[in-house]
Amino acid sequence: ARATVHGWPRQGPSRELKKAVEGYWAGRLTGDELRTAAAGLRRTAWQWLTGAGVAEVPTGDFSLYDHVLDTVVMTGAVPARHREAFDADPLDGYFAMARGTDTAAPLEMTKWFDTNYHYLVPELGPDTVFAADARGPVGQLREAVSLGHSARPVLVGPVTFLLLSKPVPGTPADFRPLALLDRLLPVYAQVLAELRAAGADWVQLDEPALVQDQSPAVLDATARAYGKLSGLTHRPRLLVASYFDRLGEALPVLARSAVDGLAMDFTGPAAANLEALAAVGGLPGKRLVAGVVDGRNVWINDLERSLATLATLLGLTGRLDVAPSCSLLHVPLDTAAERDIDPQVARWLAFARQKVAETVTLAQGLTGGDITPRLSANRAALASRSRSALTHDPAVRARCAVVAPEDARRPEPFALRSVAQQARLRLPPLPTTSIGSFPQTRELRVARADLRAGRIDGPAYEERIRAEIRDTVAFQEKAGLDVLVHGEPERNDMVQYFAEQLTGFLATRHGWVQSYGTRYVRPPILAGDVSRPAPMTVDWTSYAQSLTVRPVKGMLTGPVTLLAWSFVRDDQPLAETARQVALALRDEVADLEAAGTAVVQVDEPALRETLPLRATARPAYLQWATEAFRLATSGVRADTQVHTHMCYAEFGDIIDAVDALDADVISLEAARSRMGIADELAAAGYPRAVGPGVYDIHAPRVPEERELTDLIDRALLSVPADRLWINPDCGLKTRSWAEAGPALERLTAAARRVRANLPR
Ligand code: THG
Ligand code: ZN
Repeated sequence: ARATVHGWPRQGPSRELKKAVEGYWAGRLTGDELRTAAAGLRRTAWQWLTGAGVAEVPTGDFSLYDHVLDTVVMTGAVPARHREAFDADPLDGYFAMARGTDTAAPLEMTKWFDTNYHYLVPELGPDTVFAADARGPVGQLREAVSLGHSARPVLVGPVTFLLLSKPVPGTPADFRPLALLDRLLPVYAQVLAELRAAGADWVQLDEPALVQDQSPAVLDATARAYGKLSGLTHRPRLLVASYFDRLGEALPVLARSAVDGLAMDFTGPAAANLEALAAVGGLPGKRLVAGVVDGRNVWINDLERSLATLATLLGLTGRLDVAPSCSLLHVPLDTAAERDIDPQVARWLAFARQKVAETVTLAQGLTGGDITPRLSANRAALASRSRSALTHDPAVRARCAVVAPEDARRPEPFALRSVAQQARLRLPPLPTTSIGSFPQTRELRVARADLRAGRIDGPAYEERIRAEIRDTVAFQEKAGLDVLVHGEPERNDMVQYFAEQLTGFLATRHGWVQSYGTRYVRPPILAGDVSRPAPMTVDWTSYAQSLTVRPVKGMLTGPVTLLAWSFVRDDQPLAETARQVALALRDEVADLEAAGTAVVQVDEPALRETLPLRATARPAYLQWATEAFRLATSGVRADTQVHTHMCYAEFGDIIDAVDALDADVISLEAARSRMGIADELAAAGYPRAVGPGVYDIHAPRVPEERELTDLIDRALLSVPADRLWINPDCGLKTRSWAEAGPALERLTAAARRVRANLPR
């Protein structure tokens, strides 16, 4: 058995790739300098991997922006609106597809399965003409080979590529990109032939879409695709890779096909692959690359358990290799860079480099190498984790154990609550509010950096924040908003801010993970039992409330989103972790209420994005996710108004769950879909108040008042006036005051104008 990986973090140890790409955009680097920097990062990564004992390094997984966009280039599927730019300069055309230009919109971006990585969505239509361009994959392979590495090119597979694509606007409603399969396969055939000619022995074709529920038509297409590709005469050996869940009904299709090997995930829900593989009679004569090291979480592997899995797999396949479950793109690079994490806890953690070491150890163990010292160190680290006071806080455990169903239910129905809330808040019809954050100015970021660097002290920083809150409240009063916010100037990030204050979360210093393009996040690590030692937001909210007679909304991030944007523990069910977080938030909500806050908003933008890939797992998820939200929010009096906010996704298929949150008011991203979500909620009989966003904060332009009144009128067609709120569609932190100020003034003016015309 040998060790390999499906893919590797691209950014380099200090996010050198981000700096190089952004430097190129700013004109500080030439295209050649960017290409040289990228080649240097690849060389360093391959050298490290080979040195660590990886027998076959991946190539082609590296990308200047996104690997799905690279596949668009490889297949020639450049959208018509970017064609001219692309033909004039492929590098600038590539970035034009990613970021848009003055005249051409970028490709849409969406989540890569249930990870926190976002890819660019290819656009295909009946007229799409594919043309193979193998320069990217062949170039990277040649580099690796010339440096003396044994390399395996990695491509997005044809079925997944088509399933991830969307129809170009204006195509007939019944057009499916998958219909283009027969036109696409010759492109793959040519790329495979060129890779073979450049020395590829194996090529990996990634088909993660096959771990989702797929129709018989998709399974047929898969059989046809891999029948054709394995029937080619000039080709490398084919390894079809799946990850993030079990293969399910696609397993027999691939097992029966003539491809030379499969890479499969055996972690988490994908552990079901083990039995399924036995049930289909294994993969006799094929290579199996077994993903037994979780490639998307940060915990050390249970090496003995993995060895047992591998021992079972040995009997089911012709040749067994070991790998992380998926590309290591989704984890930070190296725990050694984290000097601030308690060494007792650090030994439970494995980032990309540590995962490679585990993979190599497992491969050595399988081939009779003596790994006993590493096994005993592993056993000791696992034991210290399960015995630790951090992972087992008796007080938290005791509190969770006695949670009763009625703790997660508000006793009064919405109809009663809304009367009590109106008596307390006395809001006009079509009340106006914002989503919570106001522009994060350069001065605020400088103040935070100054505080970290010790250039200013805590009191000076706090005065700086208070000054910002004063300005923000004064602006909102002047603009005529009805429910105000403090503006969140003290928050760097809506997850990090809470993670820093809750017991059980760890922060990393260098744990960057690519979110999209050149943008990275540093997800906190939810390592232990969660509790809230002290109020987190009450002082800032109360300060803002002391400045105005209008209600100031308390602003919290919800339990599901705190989990979704962190690395979560793998030693207990997610539902249990969510319950702990929910109880900590419940305390914060209670403290806000006790301090006089009449409106509390608990944001759950990630509710939809954490939905399990397989439909069978969804009801259980939605059950605990909505319960966690209600547990956090249902401890309040009838006259305290609970808001929530969602964005980044289509909510049409989880309306029942949105309903189950029982929030008094929900604000949603809607401006770009012309109120489509308001219609969907109304059609589903959604009974509570809704604020479909009328101002698209993602666009730099300030809408005309007329556009806003149009959208409000449009929303009134589906939501009755006594349940409609007027708000932007997301937080304003990425906008400037020059944009957000006038936009909000027009928003309140539009609300007043529509109000004046409401029937009495
Ligand atoms: N917070 C967290 N996770 C998230 C989001 C968030 N995941 C989903 C979505 N929002 C991702 N969107 C972004 C948007 C901007 C950036 C990253 C992810 C970004 N990052 C800075 C960069 O790379 O330059 C670094 C930010 C920093 O210094 O902390 O701009 O809102 N947790
Ligand atoms: Zn939002």
